[in-house]
Parts: sequence; C-alpha cells; structure tokens
Amino acid sequence: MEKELEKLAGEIAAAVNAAKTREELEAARVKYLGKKGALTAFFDKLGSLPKEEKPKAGALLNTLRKKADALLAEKAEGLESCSESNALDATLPGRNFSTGRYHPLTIISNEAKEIFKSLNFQIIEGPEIESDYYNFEALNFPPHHPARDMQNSFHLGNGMLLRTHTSPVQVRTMEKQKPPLRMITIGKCYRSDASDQTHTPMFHQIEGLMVDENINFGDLKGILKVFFSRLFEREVNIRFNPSYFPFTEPSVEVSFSCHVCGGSGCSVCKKTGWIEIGGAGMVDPNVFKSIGYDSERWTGFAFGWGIERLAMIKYGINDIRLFPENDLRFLGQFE
Ligand code: FA5
Repeated sequence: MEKELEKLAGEIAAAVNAAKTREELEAARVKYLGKKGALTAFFDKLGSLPKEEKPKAGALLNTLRKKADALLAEKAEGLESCSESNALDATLPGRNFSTGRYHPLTIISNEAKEIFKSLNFQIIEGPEIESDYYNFEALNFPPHHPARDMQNSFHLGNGMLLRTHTSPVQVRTMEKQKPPLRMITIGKCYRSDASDQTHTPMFHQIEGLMVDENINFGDLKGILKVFFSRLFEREVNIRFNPSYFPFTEPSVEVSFSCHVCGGSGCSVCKKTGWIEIGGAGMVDPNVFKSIGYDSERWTGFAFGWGIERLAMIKYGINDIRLFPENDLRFLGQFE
C-alpha cells in the first residue's frame, strides 16, 4: 500500500500542476478526492486491512490527504490571481515614473562648456587636492604673502590643501602645453568660509585662460561678451573695474549689463544696470616665468568666478545654500 500511495501522490501533484483553469483543477480534485476518487478509495479499503496495519496506513493516508488539500488550495490561489478579473487591463493608463533631472549647477556648467567649446576652448580637469605650489606659489602668491588670506584654506599638512580656486589648473595646463592655448576648467573649490546667503565652504568655479601673441583686454572683453550674451540669451555689454589678483596684472572685476532690464536699472541689478560676476586680468609675467613661457612673446588673459553665482543670477535664486541641500522641490524646477 505504501508504494501505491507514493505513486498516487506523484499523480495528484502532476494533475494539480497541469491544471490551467479552475475547471481543470476541480476535475483533478474530483478525480482523486471526490466521493469516487482514487484517494477516497484507499480510505474505503482501510477497514478491510489487518488490525496491526491500520494505524500506519491511516497515518499515511491522512498525510497524503493533507498534502493534496494544500496543493489544491495553493494552485487555486495561483489561478485566482491570474483569473480574468485580475488579468492585465491594457486600457488602464500606465504608471508614471519620475525621472531625474540635472542639478542647476550641472545645467549651467554644461551650457558654459558648450559655449566655450564653440569658441575653440579645451575643457580641462584638475585635482581638488592641490599642493601649495600650484594653488599659490606658481600663481605669484609668495610664501607668507598677505594675499593668501584672501582665500581661507583647508590645509591637509605636507604642503597640500583643498584647492581654494580653479586657477591652479591654468598652471598645470601651461606646464603641459605650449602656447597658443585656450582652455576652461570647471570644478569644486573649498574655503573655510562660514556659510551664509552667498558663501558655502564648498562651491564651484569656472576658470578660463587664453594665451597667444598680442592677446589684450579687447580679446577678453570680446570673449566674455559672447559668453554672457549666449548664457543669458540677451546681448550684454561688459564693464571692467580695477581689482587685484596676484596672478593677473592688470586685474579687473567683470560686470555685464543686466540681462533682465538691459541696463536701465531694475531690482535684479539693484538699479545699477550692471551685474558683478568675478575676476579677470592679463596673466602676470611672473606666472609665465614660473612655467617657462617667454613673456616677451606671449600674452594672455585669465578669468574666474563662481558657478553658483552664475546660476543664482540666471535663475533668480537668493540663497546659495539651496544648491547643496538636495531638496527635490527646489531641484525639480530646472530644465
Ligand atoms: C578667485 O578665486 C580667482 N582665482 C579668480 C580669477 C581667476 C581672477 C583668473 C583672475 C583671473 P575670488 O576669490 O574672487 O577669485 O573668487 C571668485 C569667485 O568664487 C567669487 O566671485 C565667488 O563667486 C566665488 N566664491 C569664492 N568664495 C566662495 C564661497 N565661499 N562660496 C561660494 N562662492 C565663492
């Protein structure tokens, strides 16, 4: 009997498995567990078995019955979940997946790269952990010079620091390439500045450098005019005011005519008609000397400012701290 029951167990499992509809499953149940079913027939035989065999056979039959019931119930549930009422309704509208967007700083950086690429500038990258030499010394900040205090630094020891500006990439590029050259770099910078509406300890800068024969302030103005006009989608004028950086001489503070009012004065430009953006100047001959460029033959300009500042101006954002906060309600507004 044991062997026969084993065989029957296999048959029941196969029949339940093979059922594709509720009707087929019911037919399998009737075939094995119905009044005249194969398993029921074994229960009927139980009475005619010798007394000593009855308990073992009874236990085997009960186990098989329980297994069969469980198999049938499980299969019924499976068929139920793919029954017609639960089947895929192709007329239902699809679920929307929220897709990611570019961070506003990435949008501005990409736009800036595209504009400068179209003006034949290379895009160069440099390390964020810098040596004192590239961050300061080669840029004409002598050791202990007070100009270093203009940029509060995170020192790492061994003469290394987190770069305070992207200007070291100028030096690294000039070391590797002979003039003429045109490059920009965009990347993270670090200063131990307290956070406020316009400062964060980590921020991004864009830096540009162009070196050739007879480069002058007119070239700088021309390139910047093209850049800001394209970025702000409005023809702008460029204004230079005297400034100071150790690595440029003369140095200027760059402003462009307000992209909102066109220069007539509005709340965005605080009624001045101009928006200050950052520093620039003609590369100091001392910088060329430290790289080994002939400063009698080559001249060049450099410029640099905050990407956050550009984004704040372009999108009308009044607090720089919104950029690193990663609040999706803020980030979701930029295309
Ligand atoms: C410089 O860093 C120069 N390297 C720029 C330069 C390059 C001048 C080439 C001449 C030629 P400055 O320290 O002013 O300059 O910083 C430039 C810009 O970086 C600032 O105008 C500001 O937009 C941004 N910036 C500086 N510190 C912070 C800060 N803590 N948080 C946010 N933005 C900052």
